[in-house]
Amino acid sequence: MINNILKSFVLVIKKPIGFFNAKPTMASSCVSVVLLLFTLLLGHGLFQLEASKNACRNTHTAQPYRTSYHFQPAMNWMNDPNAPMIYKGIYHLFYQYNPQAAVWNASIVWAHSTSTDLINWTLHDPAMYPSEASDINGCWSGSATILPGGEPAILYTGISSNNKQVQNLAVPKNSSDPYLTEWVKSAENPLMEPPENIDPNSFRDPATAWLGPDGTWRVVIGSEFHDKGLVFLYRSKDFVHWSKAEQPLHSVEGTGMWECVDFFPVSTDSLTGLDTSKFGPNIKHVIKASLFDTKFDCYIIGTYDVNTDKFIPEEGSIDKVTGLRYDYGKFYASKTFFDSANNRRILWAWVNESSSEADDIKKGWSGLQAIPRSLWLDKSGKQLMQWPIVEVERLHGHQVELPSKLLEEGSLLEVTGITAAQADVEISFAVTGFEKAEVLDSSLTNPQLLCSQLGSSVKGALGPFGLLVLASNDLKEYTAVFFRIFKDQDKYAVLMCSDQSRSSLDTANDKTTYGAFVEVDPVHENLSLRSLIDHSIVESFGAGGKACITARVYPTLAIDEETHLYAFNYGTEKVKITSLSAWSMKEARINKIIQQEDHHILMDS
Ligand code: DQQ
Repeated sequence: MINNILKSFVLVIKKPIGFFNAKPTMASSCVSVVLLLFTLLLGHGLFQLEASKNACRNTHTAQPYRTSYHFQPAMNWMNDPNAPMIYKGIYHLFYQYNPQAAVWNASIVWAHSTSTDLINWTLHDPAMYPSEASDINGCWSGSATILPGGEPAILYTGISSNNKQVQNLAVPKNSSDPYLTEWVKSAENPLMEPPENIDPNSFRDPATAWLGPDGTWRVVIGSEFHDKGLVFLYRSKDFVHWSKAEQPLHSVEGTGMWECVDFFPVSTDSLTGLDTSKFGPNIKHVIKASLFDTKFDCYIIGTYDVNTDKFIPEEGSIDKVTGLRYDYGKFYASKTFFDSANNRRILWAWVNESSSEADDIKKGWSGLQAIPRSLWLDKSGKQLMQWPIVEVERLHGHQVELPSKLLEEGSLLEVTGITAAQADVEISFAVTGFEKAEVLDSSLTNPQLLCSQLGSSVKGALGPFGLLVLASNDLKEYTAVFFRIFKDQDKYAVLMCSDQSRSSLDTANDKTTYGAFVEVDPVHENLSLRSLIDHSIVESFGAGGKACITARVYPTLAIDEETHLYAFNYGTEKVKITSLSAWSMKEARINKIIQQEDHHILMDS
């Protein structure tokens, strides 16, 4: 297959200019120091960033918000994850990157890092940058498909010389190189142009393609028509020549542009992930759309018939307010891939800043990737579950465990003995006193609004109880991640909130409170909460991954060793902590590379 496709390639992607030499925007930052060192050593064919990054953490006052185990470039702007895949045992992450500044720029490039464990990452030169008429104004998002011979192919959106969004193909120049450092763009590009009547600025982000039993490839591309969000379906016999199906695979009125669409199968009877080209019994399919208007990653579960190419959605709808979301905080432009080495489906997403653009320019960088999550269908079949990949536990350092403990009304319990600014914490609560639960106001069913109105300080009966993370000693600053339980007709509604309103004394940041209902029965199950805390990001997982909320915060007092962690209960009813484990997290090696004279890249994990 790959040979046939390769026949049509003549354009070799050239080395980019200025990727590492881009002018730092904040001369005094430790990031700038790192880059200077990097540039100097690069001239000698050998560079090793580890020492300088450690120095960066120690002299954190200039950069208190850089993370220690989340994926981020050394500097500048990053947004969507692109084409995540595993190839010859190496994980690849490409990402939208602006080599020039800490702000987005349309002529964005595909930066590239690889890993053996999805935690420690080695930086490579960008894989693609604008170079041809079909992408001269930008190499935008796209996905990888593993072809039948095992080689990958990338479909991505190019912004063409006439400023249209078109779909292009690239394949590795040398598929025996597990690091896939060089990519060749197809001479046939563009392979797909905006359909008639579609705004040429609203046709982008091809997903991973799938191969039907009829030997035909299918792929979906996000679009919009008069505020109706939709996914176009295209078919191809050879991965090069594509034709649009008459009907979109799915569309929903009033949802606006669908970016970074994803389409994949999930198993109804096991937690293992499935290859994107898997069909048959005990399989449902998921369509995910990143809603441009709200910046929500919404999904719908349904059944897909590969013979008729019909997707029939089940309960609910992709929707700006009520749609199911991967994450109810900051988590956008996500993409999944099938990790064939471990039979799991892994989810990546961009987590942007909550600071102002001016602050991003000052600090010299913007954007993180969430910790990769395993994703599977809940046993109810009605929603997806997510959990940080198990490899993140390799970063666990010192652990503290608290014995079971009753939290009386108004109590605050400090968890000491770990690095609270860089931690993983799991807590579980048993709740009683359900007869005291407040009744859910039927006019107030938007969980985010409910969380913002009540925050963490309004006392309820069952809750708020949970964690205060990235908290200062005097509690002038904290981010509260917690539950409240309400009586809702003949059952109980569990609300999970992440309240950033007190996260920083700096008033310039976006401190929106986030919320979600968690589909769990608190009468018969303990309520668990896990938070991954990493200086300026808090990723929280309620009830084993039924509801996830990611927040960005910028404390001014709760920095590094001045940071505290508490469990709390401000409800009138007692709750019992049934288990609490917390770990200091070690620093991951992210985007540091060791390069030898022969320019052979060594993995430094
Ligand atoms: N980001 C890319 C687009 C995509 C958007 C451009 C989503 O391809 O639609 O950087 O964040």
